[in-house]
Amino acid sequence: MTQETIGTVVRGDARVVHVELDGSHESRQFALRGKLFEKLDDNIRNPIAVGDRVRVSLDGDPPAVEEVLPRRNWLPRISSSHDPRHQILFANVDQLFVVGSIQKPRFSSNRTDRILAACVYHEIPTGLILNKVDLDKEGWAADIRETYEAAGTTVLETRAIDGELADLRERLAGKISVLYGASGAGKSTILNTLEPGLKLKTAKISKHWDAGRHTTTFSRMYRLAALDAHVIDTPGIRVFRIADVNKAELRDCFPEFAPFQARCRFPDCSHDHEPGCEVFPAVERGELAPSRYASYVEILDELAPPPPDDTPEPPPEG
Ligand SMILES: Nc1nc2c(ncn2[C@@H]2O[C@H](COP(=O)(O)OP(=O)(O)O)[C@@H](O)[C@H]2O)c(=O)[nH]1
Ligand SMILES: [Mg+2]
Ligand SMILES: [Zn+2]
Repeated sequence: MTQETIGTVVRGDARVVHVELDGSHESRQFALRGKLFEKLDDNIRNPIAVGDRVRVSLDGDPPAVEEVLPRRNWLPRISSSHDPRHQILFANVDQLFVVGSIQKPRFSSNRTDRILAACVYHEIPTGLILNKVDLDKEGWAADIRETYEAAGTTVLETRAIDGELADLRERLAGKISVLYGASGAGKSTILNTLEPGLKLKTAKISKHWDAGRHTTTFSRMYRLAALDAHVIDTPGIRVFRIADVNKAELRDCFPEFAPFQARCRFPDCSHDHEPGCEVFPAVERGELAPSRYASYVEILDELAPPPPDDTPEPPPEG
């Protein structure tokens, strides 16, 4: 009889995953059975993601993951401009926080809007951690807060370097959360503040934030014992290309558009300069943030059209 048990993937490399077994806080390494790759959709690059619940055999040679249990949610992205397959960044989470610094590196609305839109589509609740508010000489935090609160996202202003994390602890307690943000935004500093025992490396301030500094490409889950929480730290992804969403679905991933788009002349208006559009004029009047609209049209341009409508014609009357 093989001995099997269930656990959670806390770290994945190419062919080996680290799994925290249920009922223990110890993580062990497991190989991936070939069958996990055989069953994989051609469109998906990785059979297993951090956060996955898996069934493992302990006494195999080597011990291995036998099965990935059904996911309650997950977040895919297009792997890269050279590889259209989906990379699943994480699975089975309660919420995602975008970590954006005000300066060093400067806050990117485009980066933020891409991940938020994907989370809306995948029904993952979000928050925005606006870090390094000590560097906010221009007073940008208030505007950013207004923009993202209008988009339905909670905003926390933090100075992780001084241990000031607003009410992040309460929000993380008892949950599985993701920290997502540019390299250098302060994710590791935040985790070290929450759990000093982690002793994660933090980067020195560098002029080359956006020059493609090499960062690890794997996500990793940490346990915050004091909060009974788990947090997934994601690598600094430079461009998050949205997977799964088509052109017609994107508009609903920008929740603050809803009251305006309800009045567009065409019910399927894409807000890309159609006559009778109510969204674009709202941007011009300053009622919607121009940065959000700019992100929307940029992403729209990258997405596939919706599948052709194949609903059968209604039968002729009479
Ligand atoms: N001024 C300032 N610097 C910070 C703050 N939080 C983190 N840093 C610094 O930003 C740099 C990058 O932080 P790190 O945690 O490594 O970012 P990560 O790449 O997102 O994990 C480090 O030098 C930190 O000391 C903050 O609140 N204010
Ligand atoms: Mg880091
Ligand atoms: Zn419109």
